[in-house]
Amino acid sequence: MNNNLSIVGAPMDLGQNRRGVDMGPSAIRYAGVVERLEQLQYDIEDLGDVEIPRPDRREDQKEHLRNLKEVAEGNENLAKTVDDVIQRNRFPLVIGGDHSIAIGSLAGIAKHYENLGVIWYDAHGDLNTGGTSPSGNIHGMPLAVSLGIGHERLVNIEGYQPKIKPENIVIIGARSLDDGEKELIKEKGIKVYSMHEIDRLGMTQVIQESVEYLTHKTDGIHLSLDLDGLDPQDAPGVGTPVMGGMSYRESHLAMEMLAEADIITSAEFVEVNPILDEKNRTASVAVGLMGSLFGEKLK
Ligand code: 6HN
Ligand code: MN
Ligand code: MN
Ligand code: MN
Repeated sequence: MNNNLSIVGAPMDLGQNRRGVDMGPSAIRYAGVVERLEQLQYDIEDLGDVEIPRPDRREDQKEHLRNLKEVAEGNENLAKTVDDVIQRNRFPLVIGGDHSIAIGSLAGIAKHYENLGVIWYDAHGDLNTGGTSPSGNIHGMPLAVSLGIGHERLVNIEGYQPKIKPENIVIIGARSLDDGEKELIKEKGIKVYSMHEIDRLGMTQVIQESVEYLTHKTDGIHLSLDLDGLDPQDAPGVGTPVMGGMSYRESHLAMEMLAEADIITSAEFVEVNPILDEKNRTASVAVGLMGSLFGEKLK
């Protein structure tokens, strides 16, 4: 693992319509992310928050792509920052913010790899487009956008597309997929471990298989961890909770196994919403998972 970590905050809440997730980066910092990772002997720099534009008027009514312009601009800023972090040979750790920020993270990261792998730890597939989305919320679209599927303003960020290939993706924890997302998964042959497979195989085998599936064909792997992948009992502070998720312990096991495999080259932790949380618990869970991902158990 790269010993030099750069934390980048992305206080984005325009990819969905519940207020408060823009305070996620503050909540995660308050939960002690820097101190936690410094204990593990990393050289940490906290770059603060990238600029997210404020819309003149929030598009609260249903739209196909709510706040498109501002989400695109914020993600352009994030992409540039992340790109710069990698150019300086540092590991980008992005903290959100709603999941639409994966558009910018991946835009800044993927240009440094021929075959970037992605582990998408989430209750959702985030594979909608303006056409298939039931909500119009862009946080339900970043994985599709990164595949080059979606609004041209989003898919072309940083001037290239697609960012990733369908065969380099593993989705873990899915339990709420929209019809259009299911079709895309089938059409593109995307590997998905739903809660059904996690229950049947156990997290150990799911991670072992995911690592095997990705390592031989990728030259870097990005972890995109949506806190709603966890069960809402363990991570209540999220905007789109779905019952029946991965437990706190399964999630720690997953992070520890990824640390052992030493394959993750960039990461983001998203959807922490302190307004919906109980005493900053979800931010603390996020920081704990980062501890495991960065090798707490190994050191
Ligand atoms: N997330 N599939 C739903 C939608 O509106 O497209 C929910 C998306 C949730 C997105 O949690 O990052
Ligand atoms: Mn706000
Ligand atoms: Mn998500
Ligand atoms: Mn989700």
